Amino acid sequence: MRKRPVHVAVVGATGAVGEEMFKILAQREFPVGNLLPLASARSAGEKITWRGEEYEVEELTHDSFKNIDIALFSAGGSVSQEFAPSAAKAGAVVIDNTSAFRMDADVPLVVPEVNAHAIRNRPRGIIANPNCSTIQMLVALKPLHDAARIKRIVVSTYQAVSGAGKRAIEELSRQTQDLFSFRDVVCEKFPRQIAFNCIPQIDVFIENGYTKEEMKMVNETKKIMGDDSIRVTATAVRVPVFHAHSESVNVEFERPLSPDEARELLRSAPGVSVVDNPAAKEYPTAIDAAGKDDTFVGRIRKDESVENGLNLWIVSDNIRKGAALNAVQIAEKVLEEA
Ligand code: NAP
Ligand code: 3JM
Repeated sequence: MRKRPVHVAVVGATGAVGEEMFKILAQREFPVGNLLPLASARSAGEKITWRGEEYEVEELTHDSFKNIDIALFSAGGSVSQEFAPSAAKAGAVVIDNTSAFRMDADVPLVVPEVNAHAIRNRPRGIIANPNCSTIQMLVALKPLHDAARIKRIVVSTYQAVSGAGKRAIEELSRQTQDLFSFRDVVCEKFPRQIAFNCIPQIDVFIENGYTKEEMKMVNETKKIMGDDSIRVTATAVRVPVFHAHSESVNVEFERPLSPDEARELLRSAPGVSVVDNPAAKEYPTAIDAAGKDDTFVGRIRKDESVENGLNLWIVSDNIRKGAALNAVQIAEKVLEEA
């Protein structure tokens, strides 16, 4: 595949993730041959400009994938369920950003910094991209797990509205303006007012009282780390931030790991930047991480309530490393092996 340009389809081309996908393909000089933007009938015919050339958005159909080498899907789980098998059947390697196939045993779930090796075994021609909150947490925790073995993770997330798509970004803007103009607030994308609020619900509730988003972090972590013994509990919260998710992560290890040792390991970890000098008010925030590729880690300190515990604050751009960048990095690994 590496010998010639790669023909790439982007499903969900007009969405928040799809648009970032185009930026990252250009920034990383991915060897794109033909580029095919796909979306629903609603935006078919729209034009997008990529690297100075105009491309027309086409309506996604089962026949969209002739001569496509790589199909990047980010148009929702039901779209992937219906159309990803057609793309794979036509010979494309599917890299799917939705939760549709993540937990299927015959679909690898990949964060390149953590388990790039898993990419090779893809009997269905589909590789799944994990949930944004899982990706950034594991980029930071993998080197610590290798050094001291994680027993248990307690995570609370502070997730940006961009994770819920373009209309969600608009909803935070509109509600903020409405409140300052003494107009009533209208909630469409979010279950409650998001402006000046925090909502402890992302995705839907399931029988155990957790949300699906929370259980994605629990289940995906075990699969990606290849270790079912890691215990994980999560609370996922939407906050009125446009870009980048923040996470408060409490980790308990088998063996002792000091904050200094953790900082040292993280300083040389791929995809990680340590920003941790509280005396100088240096710690990562969502504003700093927005538009960047790295996962930023700070506030590294001992959990004094258990034997081998650490607390960390982990921040990353959810649309870049959490979605489009991770998918393009997977595509790069696919090309490397070809
Ligand atoms: P978005 O801004 O709402 O965009 C949705 C995209 O999907 C648009 O391009 C839309 O096209 C397209 N689409 C919707 N229904 C379609 C259909 N029936 N056929 C073809 N295209 C269709 O959402 P987003 O933030 O980009 O997210 C898209 C999806 O990516 C999410 O639903 C989620 O599954 C996944 N995602 C994953 C992560 C992650 O953590 N890995 C993060 C964010 C999102 P139109 O313009 O035609 O409506
Ligand atoms: C992030 O409509 C849908 O199926 C998409 C819901 C969604 C997901 C998902 O479950 O695929 C929105 C935002 C995700 C995700 O990454 O899990």
